[in-house]
Amino acid sequence: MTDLKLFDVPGPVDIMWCPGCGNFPILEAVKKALAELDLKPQEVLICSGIGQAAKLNHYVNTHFLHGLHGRSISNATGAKAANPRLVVLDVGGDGDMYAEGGNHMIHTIRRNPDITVLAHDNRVYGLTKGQASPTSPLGFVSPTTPKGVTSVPFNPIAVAVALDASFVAQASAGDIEQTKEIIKKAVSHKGFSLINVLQPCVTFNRVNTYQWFKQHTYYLGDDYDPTDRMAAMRKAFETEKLPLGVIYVREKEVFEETLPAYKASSAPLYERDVVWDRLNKLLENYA
Ligand SMILES: Cc1ncc(C[n+]2csc(CCOP(=O)(O)OP(=O)(O)O)c2C)c(N)n1
Ligand code: SF4
Repeated sequence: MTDLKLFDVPGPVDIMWCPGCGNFPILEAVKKALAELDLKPQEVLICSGIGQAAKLNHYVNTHFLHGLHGRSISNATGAKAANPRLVVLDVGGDGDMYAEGGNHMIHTIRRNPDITVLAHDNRVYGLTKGQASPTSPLGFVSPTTPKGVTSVPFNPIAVAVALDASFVAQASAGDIEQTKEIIKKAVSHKGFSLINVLQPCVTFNRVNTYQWFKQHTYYLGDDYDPTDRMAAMRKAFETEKLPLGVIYVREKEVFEETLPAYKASSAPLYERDVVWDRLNKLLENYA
């Protein structure tokens, strides 16, 4: 039977988020999804960059790698390539993923490693006290935009579908159950998975509250076909009400399997014998 406590960090944990922050339900959804997938903590790695969302992996009982702001998706790609048996997740805010990490996001989608990215989209820079982020709405007043945001918001769903991402979904921190189910689907999907999680920042974003997201979202019905790319693109441009669910799915070859190292054997690199002659020759170049 699934032990739902398996991914709880043992002992007391001092969680650094404000009471009511949308990161709490996302954390709950991640832990439950991993447990319900019958994974073991040692089979999972969660990478992150910098930000409030990027602290999520401190609070899950798995391996974790906390790297540079905006670069976590590349660390996740490298870890998966070194050990394709690992289940690799990557967490971060909209700033981390779409601003500092925007270039990495674009090219990682093209590369298609088998990793799951959770972008906590609270439409603000939480950790650095409320500056506007790439997904802040037009007119959003913040310390960096005292007269309101004038840049058109970044549309992660449209960009991911345009790049033919393997799995694109949107979830809401206001619904732990659906977020958990989407995470399970994304982790089980072979290929790059992006989940844009709509998340309130109760301290610095007084516009996109739990109530606002509830009023401005709807669930995709059973009649929606996520393999239809043009339908997915139309969903990406809906702004009055944002769709929740799996928006686009596309099966394609994953990055790890294209690597010469895995053509003859699928054994992860750490399990292989070191060919000292060749390694020493290589190192001579750097002596
Ligand atoms: C290269 C670089 N630029 C800027 C910063 C400062 N910085 C740290 S966190 C952050 C924003 C975090 O916002 P977001 O990724 O949306 O996450 P949130 O805190 O809202 O969860 C910034 C600008 C940094 N650490 N490194
Ligand atoms: S500042 Fe915002 S994102 Fe950061 S912990 Fe508080 S509510 Fe959450």
